[in-house]
Amino acid sequence: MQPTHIEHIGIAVKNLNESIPFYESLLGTPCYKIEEIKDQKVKTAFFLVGKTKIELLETTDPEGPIGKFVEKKGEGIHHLALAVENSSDALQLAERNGLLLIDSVSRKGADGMNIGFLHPKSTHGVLIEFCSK
Ligand code: CMX
Repeated sequence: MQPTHIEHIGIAVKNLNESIPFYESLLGTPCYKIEEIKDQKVKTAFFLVGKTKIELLETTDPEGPIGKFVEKKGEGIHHLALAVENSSDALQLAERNGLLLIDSVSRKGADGMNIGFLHPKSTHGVLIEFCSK
């Protein structure tokens, strides 16, 4: 289950309205979508850079994953998302290879993707997400 490319890089921010103009200017491209993902307690904003997206994440709840991350570590890179053919299959293969999963099957995530996470404890400290269409 080899990833085809880096689907997106997730960046935790305190405030989307303040961060979007900065990234639009840095990347030279407009934010193409703002979307709230209620079960993840986040609002997201997307930019396309080549084939890879940048996803800004603002928490909607201090107890959500982004709320806790920003409280503990401040703004910054939160996760790396790899594009795979089938994210549930990729999760199962990762588990068979001894990795610790956050999600055992994929679920609906932002930008219409099926997503699932590996735990950073088993991936050298990086939160890894599998994404498939
Ligand atoms: N990258 C690397 N390590 C991380 C991390 C991250 N993004 N977030 C937390 N950790 C580490 C912490 O530093 C901590 O390590 P230590 O025990 O060494 O201190 C450990 O993981 C536990 O962290 P915590 O603050 O106690 O947080 P939780 O255990 O409650 O949750 C995690 C951590 C990763 C399991 C949780 O954030 C999660 O389930 N994430 C997946 C879902 C998610 O991130 N959703 C938001 C994005 C949604 C989207 O992309 O649309």
